[in-house]
Amino acid sequence: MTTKLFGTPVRRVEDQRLVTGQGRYADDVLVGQRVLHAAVLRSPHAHARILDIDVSGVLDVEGVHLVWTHDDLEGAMAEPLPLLIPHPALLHGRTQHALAKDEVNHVGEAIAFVVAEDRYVAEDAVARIRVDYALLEPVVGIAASREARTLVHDDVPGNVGARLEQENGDARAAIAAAPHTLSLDLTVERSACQPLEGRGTVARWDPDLGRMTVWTSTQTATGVRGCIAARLGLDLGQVDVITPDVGGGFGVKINHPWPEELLVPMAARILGTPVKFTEDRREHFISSAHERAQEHHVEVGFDDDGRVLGLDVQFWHDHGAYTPYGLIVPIITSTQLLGPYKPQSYRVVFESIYTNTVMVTPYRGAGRPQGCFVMERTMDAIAAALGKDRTEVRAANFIQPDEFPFDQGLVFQDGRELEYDSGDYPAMLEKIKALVGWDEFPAFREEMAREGRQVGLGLACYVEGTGVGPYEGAHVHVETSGKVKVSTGLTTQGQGHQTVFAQIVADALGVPFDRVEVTTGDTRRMPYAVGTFASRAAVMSGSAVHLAALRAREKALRIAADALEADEHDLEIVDGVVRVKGTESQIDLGTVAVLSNPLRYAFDEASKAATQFSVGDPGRPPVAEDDEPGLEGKDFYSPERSTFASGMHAVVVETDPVTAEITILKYAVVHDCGHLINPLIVEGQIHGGVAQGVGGALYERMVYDDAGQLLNASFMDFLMPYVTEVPAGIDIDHLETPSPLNPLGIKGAGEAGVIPSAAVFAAAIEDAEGFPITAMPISPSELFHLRQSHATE
Ligand code: MCN
Repeated sequence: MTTKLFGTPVRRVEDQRLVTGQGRYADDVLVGQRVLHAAVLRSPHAHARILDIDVSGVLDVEGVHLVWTHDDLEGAMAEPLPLLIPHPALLHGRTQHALAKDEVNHVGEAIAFVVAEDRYVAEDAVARIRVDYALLEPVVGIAASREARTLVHDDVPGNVGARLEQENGDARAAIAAAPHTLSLDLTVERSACQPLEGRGTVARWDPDLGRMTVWTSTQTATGVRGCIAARLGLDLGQVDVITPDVGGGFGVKINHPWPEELLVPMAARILGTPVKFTEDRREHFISSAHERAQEHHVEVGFDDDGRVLGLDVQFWHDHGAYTPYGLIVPIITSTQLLGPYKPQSYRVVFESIYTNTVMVTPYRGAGRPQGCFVMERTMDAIAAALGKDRTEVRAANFIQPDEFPFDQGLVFQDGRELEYDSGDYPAMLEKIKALVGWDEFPAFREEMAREGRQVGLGLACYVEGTGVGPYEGAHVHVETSGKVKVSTGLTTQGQGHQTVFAQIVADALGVPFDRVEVTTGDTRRMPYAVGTFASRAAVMSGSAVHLAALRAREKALRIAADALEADEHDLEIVDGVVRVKGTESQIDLGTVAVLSNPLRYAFDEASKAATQFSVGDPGRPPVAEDDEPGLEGKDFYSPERSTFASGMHAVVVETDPVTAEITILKYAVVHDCGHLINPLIVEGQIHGGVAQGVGGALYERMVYDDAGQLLNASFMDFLMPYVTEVPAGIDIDHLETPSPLNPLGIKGAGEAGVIPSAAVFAAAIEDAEGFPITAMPISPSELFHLRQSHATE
């Protein structure tokens, strides 16, 4: 029997291969073949004009094939890289050149590109390049940028790339008239994701076919393909982009093209030999992308119950040196910080400002962790001001289940009104309270205090717009062997897509799970696609593979009905066999696939093997005149709008009264991503997100000095949590409010674990210590110093 797999914890088919070292990443491609290696000269200065670059002698190094600076690039290759998501408010968008032209704007910016026999030679050659710089004063940090004594880009006044204001009601007037008001200044520091595999690209040019094949560690194969074709003057059809296994993306590989993704194929074409670039960890720190750095000023007016009457949030987003992703991160903060709440009036205004630091692209959560920090700190501050329970104040502000769809009165990046589709926040609050033991906590605190131990409890709530469009497609093909090949164009970085999409297809088509094979991120198989980010794969490709499988199923039933001389409605597909319900009459899907080719429509069971590949008797015409040959289905899914997942996290921490060490005693999550395709995978995503969030809240930050040097650009100095710092057991409970926007009722889950981390830890530490926590991350030494300053107040 084919059982329903949707909603069941099927084990990931990917893992055996990945955990036994059989993963094949960009650096593993073409191993054993002759491949040349690239290395990049990167700026040692945060801000400087390039007066001269001397590459003489580089080509004399034995084994060096090529050295390029900006002057060697022509046409589109010499232009700034694309600004991928423009916005009308981004008046001064700036992107880097593939190789710096005249000026460098952060330490790590690419200046020259060398290709040699191996990486060692390439790096030796890079060391021979001499650059004459005129140093400029670097702009580091939000305060310095706002002061604008120096400009990052000469033609961007005040270092302000954009200013955007949105308002729903008259928040200023509401605050002025409110019975209670308070204000807060809240900071989230700069950080970055650290996928195990850095960026990597390999390219091979086939002069006979006039075809470029590029393997790259990306979150968007089609995006990279489009850029390579456009910049190298090739037709799209001449470029194939294949994503091998990708050892984590977390947002940084959404950016495209990275300079190396253009330079490597260009070099491969000119040299006629495959070329490879593999980023090292220091390069990842200084030349990929960061995020998170924002400073916020909040003013809020509220009534005696804690209901927010007016909320006014101003914030400054440190965009680093360039804006390839436009305003997407601060726009997400500004439009999703309201979370599950409905303030009566609301104004948010942000400035996106330039600094001489690594540029910003979205990092898992993409502006939501900052927004959640702002809103949840505000809720806690209101509760403290009124002396109320923190859950009571939240409950007083929740959007109610009967208010969906709920329009927040804000406009998202795409110009559409932000509308939440479904959710049940009051029910979720009850679940998280039960899961973490909210009501029992005071007794626990007392018990711990008797032992001289200090504990605190925190709660944070969030929503996440997931499954953003515009579209994703899928192709489902039943082989004559009965195997089912599924392709969808978005890429995969470890989320378990092969498993979940196979679950969906197995259900829709009625085939055994292990007969389904899923390919992602290969433009040869699916040239039209968007990519994996914004927790969109489940909603977008999940829906597309479902629709495509249904098309294949319809076709299978049509053909089988004719072959079995039965009515389509009397047929069912079970375990890969189409049968007439309640009879012995049946035909397997592989045979239906054979029949789907009109050439051998007159199918003879006995001679199947012999006739399968011969041009036999054309027999009868196809079942439906307009049917194309082949048992396959293709479809695209394009949503009306994003669907809103939601969640609540609670944590109990212990803070050491002497060392200020912060220990996690309990971590609880209630999550709503609509119908779960695979609870095991969703919980894995939540675990991973929480681990990343623990890092972001307690350990990870980018430390720049005033000269714009990143002081902790290695894993020796950039602290990531070990397994010992991540809660061993996370209590997870689900709520399933299905999305009405897609056929399977799914919402996304991939970023959920990380969104409330800063907020929930700040709340718990504050609860333990009794003084406000307004900046994250927080280390034991910072907590120690905060204690001292509050003790002397
Ligand atoms: N899922 C499910 N049921 C749902 C929703 C999701 O079973 N109702 C499953 C999906 O089928 C998928 C996984 O959960 O296998 C995550 O789904 P989704 O929320 O659609 O997110 P994406 O697949 O689009 O992944 C992107 C998301 C993002 S934005 C970042 S950043 C991130 C993340 O995924 N980067 C990751 N998780 C990551 N996990 C790994 N291992 N590596 C990364 O780089």
